[in-house]
Amino acid sequence: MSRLGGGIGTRGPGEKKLEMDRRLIGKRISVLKEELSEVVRHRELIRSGRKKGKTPPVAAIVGYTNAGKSTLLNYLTDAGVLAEDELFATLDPTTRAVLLPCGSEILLTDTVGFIRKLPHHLIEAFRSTLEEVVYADLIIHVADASNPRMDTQMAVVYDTLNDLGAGVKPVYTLFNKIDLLKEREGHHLWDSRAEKTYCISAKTGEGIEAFAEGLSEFILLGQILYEETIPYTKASLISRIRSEGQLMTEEYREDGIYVKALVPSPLYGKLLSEI
Ligand SMILES: Nc1nc2c(ncn2[C@@H]2O[C@H](COP(=O)(O)OP(=O)(O)OP(=O)(O)O)[C@@H](O)[C@H]2O)c(=O)[nH]1
Ligand SMILES: [Mg+2]
Repeated sequence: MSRLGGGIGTRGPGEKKLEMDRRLIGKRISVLKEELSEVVRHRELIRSGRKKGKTPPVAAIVGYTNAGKSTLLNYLTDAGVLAEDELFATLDPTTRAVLLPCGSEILLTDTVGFIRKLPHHLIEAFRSTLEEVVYADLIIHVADASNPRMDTQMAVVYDTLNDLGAGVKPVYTLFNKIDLLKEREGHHLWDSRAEKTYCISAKTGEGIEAFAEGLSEFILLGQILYEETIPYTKASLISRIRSEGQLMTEEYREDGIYVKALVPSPLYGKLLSEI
């Protein structure tokens, strides 16, 4: 791998492979850093849109790597997100709007796959990518039902969600790749930590319709997590939250009343526009 060099200023017989590799890796890192900052910018855009009450609820698609998250998003939206049989095909979360059977829209965000032992130097980069789940109203947990280690993988996903501080969010679990299971094999599949459980195939589309109905229900019945400090002048909103939603936390602070509640989407929209 050594290249010929000559003349003044070149390094002896040539550049060693190691040095070339170093340069290439350095370049790759700076490209990835740029992509990451693009992701952060995009996310801030969505968040500021939400503050103004302009964007629909957001569901983050999470799951162990290779579970079929990107395939699912593709199926639902033809988003053209990479669906590849390799680890970390998705480093860049992609958000798409999906029109549900009820006529409402939901934003679906693809995320990078979770794995058991994240290499130390990657943790920071992954963390900022995964922060998307912290801002989601609903977590869609895709599990690979054809994988013999599915239970362990699901536990890793829940541990990661807890680490990210997203452990309290409502979860819909999708047991994916049921096209690979023998008949009846899927019947025992159940996730007690999830609000709802569906068996699907992101490849054939089996079960997707029922899942889409479930999403509609989520929007209509309302389970949107609302977390905000409400100024004392708008304190009357608290009683509305209490009567129409589920008030989980209520703290009287200097700058207002901090609340954490699950609310139906019409009320959610009203809260966004008023606060
Ligand atoms: N048979 C079958 N294969 C599937 C299904 N869903 C996804 N796959 C395959 O599983 C592999 C991984 O799918 P992806 O959608 O890339 O998985 P991912 O969860 O996005 O993976 P990462 O982004 O790497 O975390 C691909 O080869 C898909 O074609 C399914 O329902 N049935
Ligand atoms: Mg993916």
